Amino acid sequence: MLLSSSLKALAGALLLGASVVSAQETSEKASVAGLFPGWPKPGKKCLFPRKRKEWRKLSNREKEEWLDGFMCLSKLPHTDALTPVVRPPDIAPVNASSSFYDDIVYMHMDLNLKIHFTGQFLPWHRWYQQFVEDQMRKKCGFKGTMPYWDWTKDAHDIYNSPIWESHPRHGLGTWGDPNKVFRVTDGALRNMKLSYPSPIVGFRRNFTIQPYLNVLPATNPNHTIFANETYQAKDVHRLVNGYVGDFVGFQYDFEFVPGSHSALHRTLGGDMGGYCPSTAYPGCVGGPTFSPNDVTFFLHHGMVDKIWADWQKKNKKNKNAFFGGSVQDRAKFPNGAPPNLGLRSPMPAAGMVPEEALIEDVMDIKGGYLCYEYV
Ligand SMILES: [Cu+2]
Repeated sequence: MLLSSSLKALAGALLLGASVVSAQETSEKASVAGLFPGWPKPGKKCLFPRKRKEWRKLSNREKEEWLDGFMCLSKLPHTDALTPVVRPPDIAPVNASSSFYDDIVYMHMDLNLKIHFTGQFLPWHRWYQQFVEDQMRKKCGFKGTMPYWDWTKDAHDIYNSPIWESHPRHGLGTWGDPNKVFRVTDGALRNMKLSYPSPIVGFRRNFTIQPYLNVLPATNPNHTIFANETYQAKDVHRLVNGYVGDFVGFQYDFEFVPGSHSALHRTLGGDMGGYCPSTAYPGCVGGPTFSPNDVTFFLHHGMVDKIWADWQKKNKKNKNAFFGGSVQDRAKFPNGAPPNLGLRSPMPAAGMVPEEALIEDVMDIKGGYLCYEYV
């Protein structure tokens, strides 16, 4: 049984308190000025949305430019603006000789408990993708936008997906070398220096199709499931067409373990799966922290974001549906325990922006501070 009935009942109960406001009200309230320089300001129309394409629809040149953007960020120095706010005791401390890209990874590490299994999950990851694109544009002359990976096309055989290209300039890289802690030694990012959980050259990727054997309790029959059972076309269909007005149910279906979001992370193993390399510091704890080390993170979250945007578009009751708590309590609250978040709640950024964006600023991908569409 994938969804426990008590959690389902709880999700239903939480829905009764769901906050739904009109689009007009939302755009009037959008308020954080100058957050994304050069981006449409509140009140301005998004006339020319950037087109976010599926990875395979990108030209080799476009793939190369996007991968170059990450390489560029990884060569820029660490910024003192990074100010950890959660400071979980089980992550590595900030490494002063790390890179700007490591800072971006560190935000996700530090904020882990605030942005997963809380109401922040979908809006924060939408914001994070835009933030990274903006950094690539501002600091690295990137002219494109974020692509996404439609994993339903490969769900039957992720290992042999054509997206794993070894090409030194436009390749995402293939699978990691088991003799080198599963570091990916081909593709455009084979020499990318990373600092977390400990300094290493090259991110890690390790095909893991039964990732829950040691994660879910052995007493749970789900622990033998094949990860690709939950990110098929049928799953996306259920998500996009179901849960009318039910943000909590929608998020829970997406984020619960072993649902599609986590199952895809775990299938890629290594950094995306949140596994510590054997070379990390003693006591390294994995989990959804340093997963952006593998930039496939942004392709995956592009797909997650697209599915949310498609759901929002599907029914006017979905458009501005939002409800969630701010504190992780996975046993009792599928998307966070009180104090509850609202559309006016800020999204934490660990000091990396002058002013934090609000959840309402990212509710519409063609409004407020966002201006893109999935094609
Ligand atoms: Cu995340």
